[in-house]
Amino acid sequence: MSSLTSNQHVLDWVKEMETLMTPDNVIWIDGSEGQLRALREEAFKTGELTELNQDKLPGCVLHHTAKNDVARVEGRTFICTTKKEDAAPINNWMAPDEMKAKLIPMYTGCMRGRTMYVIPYCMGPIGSPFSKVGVEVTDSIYVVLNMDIMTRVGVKALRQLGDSNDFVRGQHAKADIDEENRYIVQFPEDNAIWSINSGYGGNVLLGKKCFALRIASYQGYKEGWMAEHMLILGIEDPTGHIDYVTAAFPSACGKTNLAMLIPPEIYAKKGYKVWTVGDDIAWMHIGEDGRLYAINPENGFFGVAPGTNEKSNPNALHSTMKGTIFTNVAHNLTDNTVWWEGLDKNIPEDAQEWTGLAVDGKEYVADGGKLAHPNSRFTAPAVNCPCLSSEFNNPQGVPVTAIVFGGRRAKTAPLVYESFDWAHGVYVGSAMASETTAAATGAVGVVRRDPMAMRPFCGYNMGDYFGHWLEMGKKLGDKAPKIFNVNWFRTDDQGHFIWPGFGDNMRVLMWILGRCKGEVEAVETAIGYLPNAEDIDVSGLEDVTTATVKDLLSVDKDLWMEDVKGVGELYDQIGERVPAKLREELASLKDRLSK
Ligand code: GTP
Ligand code: SPV
Ligand code: MN
Repeated sequence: MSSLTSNQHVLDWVKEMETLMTPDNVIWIDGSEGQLRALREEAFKTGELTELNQDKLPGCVLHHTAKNDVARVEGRTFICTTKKEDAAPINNWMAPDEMKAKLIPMYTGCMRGRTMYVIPYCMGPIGSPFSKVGVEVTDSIYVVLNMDIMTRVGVKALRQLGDSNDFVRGQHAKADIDEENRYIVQFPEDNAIWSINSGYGGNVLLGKKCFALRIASYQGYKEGWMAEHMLILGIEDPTGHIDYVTAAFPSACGKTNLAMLIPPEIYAKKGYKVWTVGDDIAWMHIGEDGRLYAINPENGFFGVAPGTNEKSNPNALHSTMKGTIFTNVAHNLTDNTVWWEGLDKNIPEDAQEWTGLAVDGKEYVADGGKLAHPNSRFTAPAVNCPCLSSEFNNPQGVPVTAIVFGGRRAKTAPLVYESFDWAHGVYVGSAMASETTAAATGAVGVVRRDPMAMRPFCGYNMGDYFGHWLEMGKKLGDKAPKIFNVNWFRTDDQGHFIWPGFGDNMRVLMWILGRCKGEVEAVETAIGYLPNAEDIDVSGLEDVTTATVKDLLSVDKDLWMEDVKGVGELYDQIGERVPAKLREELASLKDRLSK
């Protein structure tokens, strides 16, 4: 098939990829429904995809990855800059030439007998000055179909690019799905991404974490904007005014759920509404009026399936009812639909678990005997979301009133607190820590430092990244959003979550907005401004009283001293590029805590 563009830079690079990987065919993805339909049909024939019940789930398909390939592989993810210190020490680093010399033999001829798909895609609304174009080559139809949901693909992306050479070159090959030779490599200085031997989401949908966070964070550093691991939501008050909030939580810590929350009755009946702009990534620029504006570079949701249900997140569930790709969930054979832990109480009797094996086969059982993999996912088009914001395609983005950080902390972090100012807020982000989840390979439930939820996604030196945050604050001045920290995951002595979470998180967001508008008082403490417990509205909640909130807001100074030590260790590890200002913030916090 002929190419779709006359852009010589794109044509030359695609030719280079063809020469390297020697596919039998090259197919350019134009974004047309006809072409996508043909690819789906082909994948049904090979078994790469299973067509689900088209009456109940129109346009929906099921995919199983290899058993060894179910999550991001942080240990095999590299940032390759000329100078080691520009990427290390938080990132894995290797010199670009050395990495290329290692990977080129793996790519050589790896698409023999296969087809190479060329996917031009745009991150961000078509026509937005803040959007950026990438081209991914891949040998996976699954990747093509996912990219079609997650980004704006085809002719429109090439039109956005025009004759420019400013596009991110992404080369993906499944190769042998060999975990010993799996590499996810970013070359930020070359706008290039090399991914090999995986077929799982974040490792292979190169527009997502690889481009929209790792490469884009570096671009933002150079160009004066920010690429963050943040949801974007709008809260509409009864007068119709909408305030926008962005929030950074680590992987599988609640971004999709917060982005789509259903307001509790107490707010709904007054006329409050919540709108979703994005659930994972925000690109933020300073607008003409001096405020911070956010766009969502994505066009769909790659969401965690387990725990998603009619009560916890109906908007996400409804988003998956058509045109969705399910990955590593269980296959309910009774009616050819899907199931996962936490969907409902009707565990299917006749089912295949996530690897595709029959349940009674008992040949392989996922962690804890689960039918769906804990990191099983849905890829759903954003347009399906009942609460999608009318500003979703706004080329200028939405103005940000508040920035929220948060993580999974069983004890240390209170339900919510506010930073004293931007610089202290940057400290709070840099001091984030969270229990690890199934979104990445490795142990689950271990507390690790995860600054701004960007530990796995920052495409350059973490100290420089902190410095960039401080710089942005200086530019924003008194127009800077206020910065908060939240924790939905405090547990009681039995290990149960104390805070109801999900839709009820709106109660905390309302306090946050109240603070931004100067409508509610707070208590100045060593760690920041804490709410008066009675200012978190708990009316209508069954098990939560103001006393519970008081408990959730309590700060254990010994735990905090311990935590502050961890922050100091992180700073020492990052080294001299940690801004002096943050070391001062750390020292003053220690001071305040010891008083
Ligand atoms: P990524 O897509 O990996 O970036 O994850 P995410 O941050 O979007 O997390 P998501 O909203 O998918 O939630 C992950 C898990 O946390 C799910 O199992 C949710 O059920 C659970 N979760 C989300 N919000 C809350 C909450 O407020 N309280 C509790 N207890 N659990 C929550
Ligand atoms: C995450 O792990 O933060 C995700 C899923 O959003 S992935 O695309 O795999 O990175
Ligand atoms: Mn994520």
